Amino acid sequence: MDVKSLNEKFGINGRISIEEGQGGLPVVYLKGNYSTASVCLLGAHVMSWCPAGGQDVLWMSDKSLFTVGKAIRGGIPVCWPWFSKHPENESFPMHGFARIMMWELANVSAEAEDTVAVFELESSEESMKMFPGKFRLRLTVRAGKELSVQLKTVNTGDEAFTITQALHTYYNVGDITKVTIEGFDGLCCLDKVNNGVLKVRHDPFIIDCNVDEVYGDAPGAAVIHDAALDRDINIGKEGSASAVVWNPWIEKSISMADFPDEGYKTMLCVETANVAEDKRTIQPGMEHSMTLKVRVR
Ligand code: TA6
Repeated sequence: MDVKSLNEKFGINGRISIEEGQGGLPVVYLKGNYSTASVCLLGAHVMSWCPAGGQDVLWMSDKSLFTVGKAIRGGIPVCWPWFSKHPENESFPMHGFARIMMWELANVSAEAEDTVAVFELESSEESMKMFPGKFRLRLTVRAGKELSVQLKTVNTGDEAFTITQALHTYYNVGDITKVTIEGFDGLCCLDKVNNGVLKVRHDPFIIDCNVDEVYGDAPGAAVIHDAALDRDINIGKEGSASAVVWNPWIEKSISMADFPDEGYKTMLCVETANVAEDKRTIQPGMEHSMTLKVRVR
């Protein structure tokens, strides 16, 4: 559906509009009294969430591609139905295919506090080449006093399937060297920078090098204390008992063409996940939802 038709069907004056964004991709803009948000139909990719009078909570690369089949860099990539490399076939896309496919805008609503958009992706001939399961994904974005992003997986087939997934959220920080992360003290993680060795994280959790840590048992909330912007980003969740923390630091930033060389200074990924031992098996006709809830204080 083209942008004009999308606006005719889903536009709500002053609250919801659809515009052509970079790469000619449709972007849904959500406006409300408490915040604004934008979501690209490529990957149902939340690109921004900005509390009224504040700074964007999500980081976006100004070198990102906007091309079907390629991931947008920044915001909230939807990593599904596998996280990281495909376990058997490394030729399949990193972090699955949901983030590099075009989703449908299925529904919108403008409530008193929240402005809501619902996006859907169904299994297809293309997806079945990489993942045998029949599915319907539904991403519900609620922009209000908080940002809520719910990723629901429905098994529409007659065979159970197992997924790993993540809302791979890039948070915008004022100065990474003045950030501390709360919520991981005493938790065990796989340290992917050091050949996946197991280690225990201890506070204070600061970022002063390339960090890529998978926490297979991290059911709790997290907080990013951003001293430079004088704000705390509270990261709540439901349906997720694992997490990933990533900052590429200097060398990896330089090595990524879609990532500014100094981008590591103002971003931090704290990812809401079902990864490692927290993988989820969904029976035929059943569903699983994972929800991210972000507030700024
Ligand atoms: O979540 C951390 C991670 O798995 C890192 O290893 C790094 O690969 C990052 O995701 C970004 O992956 P991408 O495919 O988006 O470049």
